[in-house]
Amino acid sequence: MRPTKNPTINKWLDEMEALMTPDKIVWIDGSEEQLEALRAEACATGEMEKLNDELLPDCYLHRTAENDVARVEDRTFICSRKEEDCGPTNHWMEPQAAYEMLYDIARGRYAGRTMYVIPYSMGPVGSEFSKAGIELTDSIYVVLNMVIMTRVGFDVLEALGDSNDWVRGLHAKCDIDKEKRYIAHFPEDNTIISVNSGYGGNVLLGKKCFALRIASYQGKQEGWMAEHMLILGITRPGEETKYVAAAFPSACGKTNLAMLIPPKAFADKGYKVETIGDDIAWIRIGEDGRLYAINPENGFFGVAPGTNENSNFNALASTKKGAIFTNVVHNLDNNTVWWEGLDKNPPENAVDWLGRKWNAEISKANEEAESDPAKKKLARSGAHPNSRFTAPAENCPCISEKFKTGEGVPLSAIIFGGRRAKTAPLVYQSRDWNNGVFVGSIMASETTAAAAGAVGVVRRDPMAMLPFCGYHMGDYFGHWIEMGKKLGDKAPKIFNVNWFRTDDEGNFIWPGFGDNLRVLDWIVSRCDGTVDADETAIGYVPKADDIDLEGLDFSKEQLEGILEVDNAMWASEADGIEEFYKKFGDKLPEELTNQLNNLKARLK
Ligand code: GTP
Ligand code: SPV
Ligand code: MN
Repeated sequence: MRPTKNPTINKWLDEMEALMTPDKIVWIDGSEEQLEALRAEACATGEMEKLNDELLPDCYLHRTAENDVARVEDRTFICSRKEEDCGPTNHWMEPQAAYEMLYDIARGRYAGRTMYVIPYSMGPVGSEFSKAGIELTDSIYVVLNMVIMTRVGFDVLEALGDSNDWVRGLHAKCDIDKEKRYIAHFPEDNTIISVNSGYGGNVLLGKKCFALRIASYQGKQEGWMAEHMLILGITRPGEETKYVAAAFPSACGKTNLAMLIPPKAFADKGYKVETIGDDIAWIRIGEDGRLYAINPENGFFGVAPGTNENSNFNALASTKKGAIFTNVVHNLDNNTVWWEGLDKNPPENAVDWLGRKWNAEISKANEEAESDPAKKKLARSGAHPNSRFTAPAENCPCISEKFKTGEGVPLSAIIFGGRRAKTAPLVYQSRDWNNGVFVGSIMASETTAAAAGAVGVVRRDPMAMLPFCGYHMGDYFGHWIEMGKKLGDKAPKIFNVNWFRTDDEGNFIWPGFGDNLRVLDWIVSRCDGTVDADETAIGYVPKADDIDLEGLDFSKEQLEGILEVDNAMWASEADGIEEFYKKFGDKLPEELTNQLNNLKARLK
């Protein structure tokens, strides 16, 4: 018996059951009893390992296949009916051909297995921002992650009623065959099919697949926005809380900024930061004409390496109960986990992310290998650079009340940013909304381990949405311009930040992490109109005296260095932008062409 009478759900399930031929069907109701049984089963089969219940209660370890550790952008498809709706930055497949090919790969692959049916909501059930999905999977790991990352349960079905406004998601592990791995989206059918992977971003279909690729398309149709953004609240002493959203590419600091701990000098004055979201924002225009954002997720799927008590205390605290760790080091001495950058005490007796014996000696060699080639032979990292934790948002010490209610927070500022060793200053403000859309559209960043492929290569990643926009990026830019027209003078101010400027030895100059609040503080002052700025060719840059460096060992000269805008460098940047813009042909909004021309004129 199915727990819903919704005819659109039942029709799809009839088709999927016939296609996948499962031995058994289990509906996930989200009850603790059911989840406990699934955890036990996953431990019995070796899919997961239960960690030390005193140190890490209800926490589990999982290792993916070696070839399956990150998103696969070259195997990710947007199957719009017309190729031109997919656009030049996505891979396209004709939908009918795609369904046939994918169904051929998936056919019968649940035979001898259980089909788990996961009804879930992105956003709190009942919030006007929220949307429902159903994911089918043959992986308990996926079920348990979805339970942390989304709201799972039958109340989702009740809230949906007979509506057809829900996203179909079919996931099958198949053989984890790299050559037959596909992450395919059918925006016009509200459908996602993912085969031959078990890695988070490819298989937790509520996350990037639905909440960004499908939802960005829905947002364009329905007049809202789905963005790759964190959302945080800042409360300055004696003032009301201001909210900002920030888009940085994968592994460029969203989780860290969202949960930052104010530096002592700021904490002493009474500054507070709270987290609404760390990866995805759904944004709508509210009744008062301002932009309001919610976090559609219910947990964090965060980068483990580099997370420690100092860099991100709140993220680490979030992983202390009910978390799942993927591809980190298993410390066999106390049955806990470890990763590079957690602390200076790598375990003596451990297993690395590939399941091989690993220890502190290997870890030491790994650290020294760069300066001492003799160490190369022994050296290997224990955790994969894209190893992750899945943690319930409610564990986070600084989670906002507003996260829980899903009522949406009004945005004062939108921030773009990426990893740029040179070129981009620490922070600058755009001239107005359209100029801000231009700033977002020209974002560039060094690639990271979050996606398969080369690391450290600068690529254009507009609004951090290059891998996540479910339709033509030129139309997406147009949607941003349109939203600005509707917002008028109620539009948030738009900024760009870069925490990653390096010196001649390649070291980061700006201390980053908690100290980024010093930059957010300037941003909020600009929104309030209480601080001046210097006008440059690219926008407004702080006067060095206006960034509060109290308690920080960082000179005004160093600050001036990273606030500098080098016009010669920007002239060559402008050439790169022109080249990039050509991709979009006549879908590029003329507002952006004008913005580029104006920039060039100012640089002359
Ligand atoms: P996704 O989950 O992939 O979307 O990543 P994210 O944008 O949430 O990135 P995250 O906050 O997990 O940070 C990724 C890496 O950047 C980690 O190794 C951090 O230690 C590092 N990082 C974050 N903030 C800063 C910063 O301000 N300065 C420097 N130098 N590194 C940072
Ligand atoms: C990202 O890559 O931007 C992530 C991790 O947040 S994943 O869910 O794999 O996309
Ligand atoms: Mn992300």
